[in-house]
Amino acid sequence: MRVVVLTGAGISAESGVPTFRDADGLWEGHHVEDVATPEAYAAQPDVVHRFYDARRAALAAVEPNAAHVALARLEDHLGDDLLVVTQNIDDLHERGGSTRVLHMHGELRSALCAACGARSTWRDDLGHLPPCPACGAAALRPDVVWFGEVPYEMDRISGVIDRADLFVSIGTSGAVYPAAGFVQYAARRGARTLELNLLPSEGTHLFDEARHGPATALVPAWVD
Ligand code: BV8
Ligand code: ZN
Repeated sequence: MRVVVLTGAGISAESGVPTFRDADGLWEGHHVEDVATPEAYAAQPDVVHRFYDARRAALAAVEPNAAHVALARLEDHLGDDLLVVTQNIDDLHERGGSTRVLHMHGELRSALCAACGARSTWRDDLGHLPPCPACGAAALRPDVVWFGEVPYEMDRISGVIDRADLFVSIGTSGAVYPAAGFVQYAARRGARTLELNLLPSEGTHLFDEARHGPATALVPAWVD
């Protein structure tokens, strides 16, 4: 059985990581969509860096929850027949034990060099932006896919969904594309589709089955 699991902010909510749209979607008075853009970074790099520095610092204080750990147990059973495609930029899937994780929107702990494209580990303790370890340019930015930028590894994602028998969406509102369109793509290719979410998402009607409740209850019950 080949399984693709798409996760969003809702799977990390019970770990204490705020979601984007459950509160009022504001951060320091900004709409996330207004901060997570290349235009915002060009205009106010310090505001955008502060946005990600705050979220990176918050990561140190949270732990993976039972939903992350259940997906790692599922990987123990399925091995290469499971891929977790996450929209999240936190590292809770990895800290929960998953190794087959694809961060389609990038990662908080990664830095991207806008000059040479090299990736490196973000160094919070430096307190300032270090030069790129590969080319030395003062051009490091958060390695995060902003609105208007192309998500990572779309070809690989399409390929695994093409071959999937089951597509499961966990903790996402179905508000952001192209991730929100994956369920239709999976269904067209004959996969069964399941939504596990606190509340019906914008795309809940597109799923063969939808179960609603907290991820820490729904995901272990589904996995085990
Ligand atoms: C692209 C990184 C071209 C940054 C993020 C008009 C129409 C359609 C599309 C567009 C449009 N205008 C613009 C677009 C495109 C745009 C888009 O979709 N905009 C939206 C706002 C309409 N998309 C893009 O720009 C993307 N790029 O389109 O490029 C392209 C396309 C295809 C192929 C090639 C090229 C890039 C989008 C990426 C933006 N970056 N994140 C950062 O994190 O700072 S998106 C951001 O939203 C996060 O990644 C987040 O994961 C994502 C989606 O949000 P969710 O994860 O779903 O979180 P949310 O708060 O919304 O929902 C939480 C859910 O959990 C809720 O349903 C809730 O009920 C549930 N929940 C809560 N608690 C629990 C729970 N569930 C279970 N248990 C709980 N305890
Ligand atoms: Zn560089």
